[in-house]
Amino acid sequence: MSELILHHYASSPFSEKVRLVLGLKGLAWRSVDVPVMMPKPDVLPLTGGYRRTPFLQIGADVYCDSLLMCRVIDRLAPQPPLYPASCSGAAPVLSQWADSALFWVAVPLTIQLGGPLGIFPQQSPEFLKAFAADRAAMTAGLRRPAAHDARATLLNYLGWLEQQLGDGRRYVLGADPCIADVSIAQTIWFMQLSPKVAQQLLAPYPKLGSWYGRVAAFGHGQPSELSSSAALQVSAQATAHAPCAVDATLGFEAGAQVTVNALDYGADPVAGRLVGLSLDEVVLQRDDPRAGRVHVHFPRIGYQIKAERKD
Ligand SMILES: N[C@@H](CCC(=O)N[C@@H](CS)C(=O)NCC(=O)O)C(=O)O
Repeated sequence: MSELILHHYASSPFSEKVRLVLGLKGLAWRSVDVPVMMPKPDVLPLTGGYRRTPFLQIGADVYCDSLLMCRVIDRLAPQPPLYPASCSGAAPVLSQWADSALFWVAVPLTIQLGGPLGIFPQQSPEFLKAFAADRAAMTAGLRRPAAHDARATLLNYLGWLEQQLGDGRRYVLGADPCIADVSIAQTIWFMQLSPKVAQQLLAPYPKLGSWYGRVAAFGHGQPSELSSSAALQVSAQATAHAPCAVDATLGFEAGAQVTVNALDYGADPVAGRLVGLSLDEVVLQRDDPRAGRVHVHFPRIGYQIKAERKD
């Protein structure tokens, strides 16, 4: 198997989700540190315009979105399974709730209550201002709850989780860990970066706290650093891509020029030639002067495909 190259940054919750998966599987991986905001000059040649973090590179295949990345890692390293048969339907459903509803009430509230300096302690006021502007642009159009509404919702959610763990189970859906554990853990991890938030909002939920300790103990596997320019070279020098095919019953023809973009936020379109389409993923082929011929993969859930206009 070619090396797994994770493009991420330390304070990114969705990156933490994937780092925990790599830890659960005990994998060695290469770690590329990406900028926390635009511009991202060594990211866009690989992704074709997708700016969100993290993404996974294997040779000249680039996998966007943690939903797809986790499935790919699970396919390559099936043990222990992220989607165990014992909770196969519930696990992705709970994971999706955690990646969206739970994340979007807890993370902005944590930044508000803990203060951005709780998350980026070393940063200057200029950095914090630029960061706020970058995130406002990326999430324009998203309706955000006020702090008191977010807090009320979050306390309900944390109560549900505490209740779910009430029978003494080790993981949220039973005796074995699954994708829902790491999706929930990314948000709890982010909240506990701020001691004030941990004290105010997490402390009343002891079962959740013990569960989080078990998930955090997965660790991060064995990362070793790689520069972003070396990652670009890995892509440029790759000689093959992961096999993929277009299922013509799904509405698009193989070879069509299309764009793909996220439906929620950070929706910058990526343009390319359609080389893969299934119920799970959509794959675009793109040529870049620095990254070479790249196959950019997106999950089908949460992304929109559009035929490129020919005018
Ligand atoms: N659905 C995406 C969401 C990723 C996401 O929102 N990532 C945040 C960081 S945790 C992000 O992209 N922030 C802006 C950036 O890094 O430029 C996934 O599962 O990977």
